[in-house]
Amino acid sequence: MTAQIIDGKAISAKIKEEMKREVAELRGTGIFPGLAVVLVGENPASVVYVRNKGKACHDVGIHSEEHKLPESASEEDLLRLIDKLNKDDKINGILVQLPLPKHINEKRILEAISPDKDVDGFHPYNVGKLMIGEPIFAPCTPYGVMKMLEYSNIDLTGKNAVIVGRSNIVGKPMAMLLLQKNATVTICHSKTKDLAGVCRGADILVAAIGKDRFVKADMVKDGAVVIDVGINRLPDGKLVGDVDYDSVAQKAGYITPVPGGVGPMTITMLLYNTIQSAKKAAGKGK
Ligand code: L34
Repeated sequence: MTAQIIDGKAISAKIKEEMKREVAELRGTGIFPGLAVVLVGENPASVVYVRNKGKACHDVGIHSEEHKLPESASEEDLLRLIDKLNKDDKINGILVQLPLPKHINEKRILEAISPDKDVDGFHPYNVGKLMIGEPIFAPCTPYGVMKMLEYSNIDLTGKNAVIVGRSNIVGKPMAMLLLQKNATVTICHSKTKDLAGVCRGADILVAAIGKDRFVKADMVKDGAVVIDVGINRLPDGKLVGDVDYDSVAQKAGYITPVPGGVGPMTITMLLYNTIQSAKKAAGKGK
């Protein structure tokens, strides 16, 4: 079987067109969604992602601000900025790009963001709400994966979903969202016994490990849906995912490419959350 490609770029473009219309309507009623993205230091990958976020906001008509702090900025500097953004009525969403420099306590920073502006869904309040099935904001990467499955008409009810990776930003929230759609969910990690065997039982396989081309064809069931959350840059500059695309695409039923898969969807759901936040702040949201 040759897998059908789930084109994240195309699905993103479609959702962004819808959002563009909605933002134009909102602006007509005096509601101007606004996002602040905070970048500490100059991690080259982060610089690219933050730039892509600003550009996407611009395309859709969302006000966006980039706040750049030097690598040497202190935790207090960053907390002061967050406090200012929490109080700023023009800002509906605050995103502090991760990873942060080692001398800054990430947990303390994420907890300082007002849960009402936490469009990443990383604040413990939103993490807890997600757990009980009532998220204000679902984390953008797993939320984007759910939208890709939805747009591809993939039914999850009763399916075996296997997630490789247990991070707070992808693996764990991904499990909650899949569970909510009635999948039977397994989370695997580096200590999992017979990882390949568990993966072979997956109808839906989500790779979020952070190791280039880790998932090989012999770990994939014929016809499975394979979602690649990884994004790894090889020494020659080429971007590859956590899935060995060329071999797995021969076996899977559906597959997401890297680039052009989950990455663009992450950004699209960030804009989506920002618009929801603006509507809520204006008393129009859910
Ligand atoms: N706070 N930090 C916070 N929120 C997030 O949601 C993120 N993430 C991850 C890293 N740190 C974060 C992102 O934004 C990963 N991530 C992200 C965003 C965009 C893209 C990839 C990862 C993206 O645009 N990917 C393109 C290729 C970009 C390139 O050329 O390098 C793609 O097509 O996959």
